[in-house]
Amino acid sequence: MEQVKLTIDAERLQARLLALGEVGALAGGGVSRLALTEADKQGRDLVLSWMQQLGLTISIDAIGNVVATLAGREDLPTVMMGSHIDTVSTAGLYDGNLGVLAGLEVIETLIESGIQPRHPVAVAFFTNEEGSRFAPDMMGSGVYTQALDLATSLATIGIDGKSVEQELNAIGYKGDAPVCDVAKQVAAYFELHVEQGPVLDEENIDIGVVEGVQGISWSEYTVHGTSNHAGTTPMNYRQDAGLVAAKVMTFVNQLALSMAPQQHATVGALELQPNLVNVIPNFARFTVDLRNCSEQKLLEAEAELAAYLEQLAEQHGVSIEKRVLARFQPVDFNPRLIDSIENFAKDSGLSSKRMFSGAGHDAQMFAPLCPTTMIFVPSKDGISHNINEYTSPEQVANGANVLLQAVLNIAEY
Ligand code: HGY
Ligand code: MN
Ligand code: MN
Ligand code: MN
Repeated sequence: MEQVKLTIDAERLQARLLALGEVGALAGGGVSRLALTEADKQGRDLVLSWMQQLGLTISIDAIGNVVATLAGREDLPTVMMGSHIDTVSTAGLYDGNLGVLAGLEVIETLIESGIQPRHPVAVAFFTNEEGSRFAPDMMGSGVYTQALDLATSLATIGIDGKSVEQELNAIGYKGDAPVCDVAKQVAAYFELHVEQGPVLDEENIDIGVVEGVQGISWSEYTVHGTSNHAGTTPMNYRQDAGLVAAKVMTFVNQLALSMAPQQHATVGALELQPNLVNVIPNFARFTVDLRNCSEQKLLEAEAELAAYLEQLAEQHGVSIEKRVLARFQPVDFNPRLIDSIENFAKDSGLSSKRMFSGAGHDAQMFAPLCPTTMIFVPSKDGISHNINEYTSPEQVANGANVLLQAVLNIAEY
């Protein structure tokens, strides 16, 4: 795989990661830049200024996806790098941000080296990848790849009662770039990301060669029971919405353990009303996040949960409403690109391991449409969606250098 041996400027990349991490910085450490908040706007403005300083052509679409492009020597489909800069509310410096800033660094290195590739090369950040404020996750990349409907996404109401469109206008990022026909206009899509799990760190491996992303099923359940006196109501006379929620929490945990190690299940959000010590809850709202790299198994898990909820409704005399928040099938990445990541890691003397992604990523929206793959670098102790998320500057540089080689390999093809 001989090609010109360029290396990125590791200090510059590290400085940008730290600078972006100042935006939405939390008092006790960590970052919170929930999608379309003022903090997200400030993060966007900062990254956009870096893109503009490089003289890249900027396009902003109707849901606020930002794509910055370095023109190629020829008018060919674009080689794209991307990820997200919105974060969960207990974030670190790297989830999403690394992929965007490493992509910017790759382009800056090409410009500095006087290399104008045959294909245009772009770096993008997509709106609302996390989905914590507005479900589903990967909303921006879903609209960009037309997997999600624009109007429905813009009308989505978030956990704080605001709509995507309202908040997009409020931060001034509702653009008018034409819809991209990804299958025609994108030659390949690469995403560098922290693993967010323990495998690379535990096994002391430099590069994760990602073969695909598991399927995701997010649902919200609302249980209506009857509030009643905690002291006078006999146990068998209760329509206890809180008890139903608690039983589902343990059920999905047991279900995942029974389908281990592939199945994951999480009840991440839970609200009880009236939420008082001496009142039987008449209302419970909670979310269930199910994941599996097998679509068949994910469907099985969803069916088992649905049957159990029916049984609970009957048993406890409650009504249970379900709202689907997100549903993405597992995807496999492009074998040729996967091999190239493995080869470039080896050429750079880096150890690597093939693996599936536990977390959802923008890349899974591109995989059905164009050659797509991801590169992982280790997360210390496997921690992410946590203010202590950490990847060393050297590991960051390793990932960015493999990204540079892999992108150049396609962009010069
Ligand atoms: O939920 C996820 O996997 C991603 O971080 N949005
Ligand atoms: Mn991410
Ligand atoms: Mn995330
Ligand atoms: Mn992601």
